[in-house]
Amino acid sequence: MSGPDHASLARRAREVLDRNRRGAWTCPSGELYPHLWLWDSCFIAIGVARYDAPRAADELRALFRGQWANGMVPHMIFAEGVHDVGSRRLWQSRNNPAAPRDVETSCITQPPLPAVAAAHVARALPDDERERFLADVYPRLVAYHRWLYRERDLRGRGLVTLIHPWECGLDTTPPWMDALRRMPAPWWMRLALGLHLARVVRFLRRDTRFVPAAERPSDDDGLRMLVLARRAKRDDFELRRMPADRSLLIEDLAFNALLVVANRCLRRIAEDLDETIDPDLARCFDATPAALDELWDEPTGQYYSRQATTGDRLTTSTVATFVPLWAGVAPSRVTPLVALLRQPRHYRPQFPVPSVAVDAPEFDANRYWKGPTWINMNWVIVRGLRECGEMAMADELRDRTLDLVEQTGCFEYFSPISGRGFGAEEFSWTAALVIDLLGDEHPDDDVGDAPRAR
Ligand code: 2M8
Repeated sequence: MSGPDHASLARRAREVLDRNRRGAWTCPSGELYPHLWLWDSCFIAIGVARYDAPRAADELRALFRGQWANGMVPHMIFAEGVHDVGSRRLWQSRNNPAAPRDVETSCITQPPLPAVAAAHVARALPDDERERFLADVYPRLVAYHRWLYRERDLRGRGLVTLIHPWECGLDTTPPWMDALRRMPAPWWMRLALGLHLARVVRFLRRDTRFVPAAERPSDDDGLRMLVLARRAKRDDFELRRMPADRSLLIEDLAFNALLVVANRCLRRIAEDLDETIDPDLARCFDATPAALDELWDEPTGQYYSRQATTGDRLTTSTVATFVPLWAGVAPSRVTPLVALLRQPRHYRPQFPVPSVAVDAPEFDANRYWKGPTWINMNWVIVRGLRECGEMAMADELRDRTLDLVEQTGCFEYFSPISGRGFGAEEFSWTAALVIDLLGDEHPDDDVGDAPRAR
């Protein structure tokens, strides 16, 4: 790998990002995802920072156009002039006084990567611009992290609760879908599911117009997620108002592990600006790593998300189990996880890393978050392996990831068995993270997302 071929890979990846560019920001895919998505824009900024730091800074500024007055950063900002009535009607953000007036947004969030992306972008900017950029985004980042703890960690436990699978980013991941299936459903939904009428939802869906239904969320999962969002809307998407019996409230593993990394980045940004994180927020930051450890399950040697109300662990293994490696965890956690990553029948098939272990009953090689390999997860795991000193394994995964995209293209996701590409063909975060991995030859570069030397 890392040969001359990769020069052409970098060029193709930049072309994808150029085609998906919409002025100041970049959509995940022109046809399938024409709007702005939170964590997509963060990954995009990280990759673009490698060759055009001012554009990457604009990407994050564009993301913050959607920030609500209460600090929430929404998972989507709708693009002007794109016909997507179904999705906009679901949210109707302007009915909420905290939502911005000049853009329409969703009313939920997504993995909290803005501080991580800001750290990457800042590293790439020239000195004078860096300070201006950080001074711009710092108050917004603080407001977002404050919102996460104030509105989503109601009992002050150190873990943020998510109210919808779309917030976790791994939308149809089995633990969330199993929990969703177990929820009491309204009579009409039970009827629709029983009579297999959920297919009707397909007429409202954008994705199946562009991609075969077999590669996308099933109609039943789609209907359940839609109904859950409509229920949350009755409570204005406010966790403190949501009744436990008709809500799905989960302390999500990947989200909270990424929050640890993001808090670390925000602390570093504050230091660079000579700012102080206020003691209340700093206490929240300090609580999260220990709380994350409560998600560890000793008998299986893995991490899992858990139900916020009952404390029950959602014990289906997914790729999320590896995200805490990046958060920095004890060696007793690292050893079993690294072993798991090495086993062909679990997480090391021909084209790693599958989003669900290949030997799990839920595994489906071609369907969305139920098994395929996603480049953003590989990127996170590469960083995690470096974080815990597994340099050779990190390099190997980085190389395999680059080879996969080199051979197949910048697809949205890939079969871990055949390497075939699925979903959107020109997917922005695949392109951006490939560029970052190609530039990642100096892993000791101090972005601020790794803890200071211990
Ligand atoms: C997918 O999610 C959206 C809903 O937010 C969708 O299915 O339409 C997920 O893969 C999510 O993680 C991603 O941010 C989004 C855009 O790429 O697509």
